[in-house]
Amino acid sequence: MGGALAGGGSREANAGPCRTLKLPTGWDVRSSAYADVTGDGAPECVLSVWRPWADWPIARWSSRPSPIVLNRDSRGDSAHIAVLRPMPGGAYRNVWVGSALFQPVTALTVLPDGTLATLETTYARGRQSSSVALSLWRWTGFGFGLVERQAVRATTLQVGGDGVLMAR
Ligand SMILES: [Ca+2]
Repeated sequence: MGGALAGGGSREANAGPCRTLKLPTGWDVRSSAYADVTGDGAPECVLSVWRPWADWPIARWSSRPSPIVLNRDSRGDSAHIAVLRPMPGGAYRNVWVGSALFQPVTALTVLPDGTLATLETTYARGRQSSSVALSLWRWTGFGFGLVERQAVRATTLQVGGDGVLMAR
């Protein structure tokens, strides 16, 4: 099993070219993995990012409160999953960047079959807290669909050499 499938709970994890991406200022990458989550045979960088909160563009024309308005922490940051295709020289192309998560992600990894595993906390607990849940997601073609969510308290996620997910 190559390092390409490893993610882990720190940015020192073996995330291949994802470590040298030239990302926007203000992006706090909490966790990353270099793996094929979209199922097309080519790996992507899957990042857990906390960044300054921004509303959906459409909300500017709406008088109703945005449904994602509360999805941010005390610093004003919201958590997102970003799927980026790395290009030479640290450049990248957005494959998919999700809207502000209701349950923010502190750590992620990708299983050998392409399933995305995330540790989730709450905005009140913050980005450095242990998780309240572990979730598994599958790519649907236009985002990730939740497969399973369990109450799990952990700070790191790893895939063992046998392909088994370990939360600690
Ligand atoms: Ca892919």
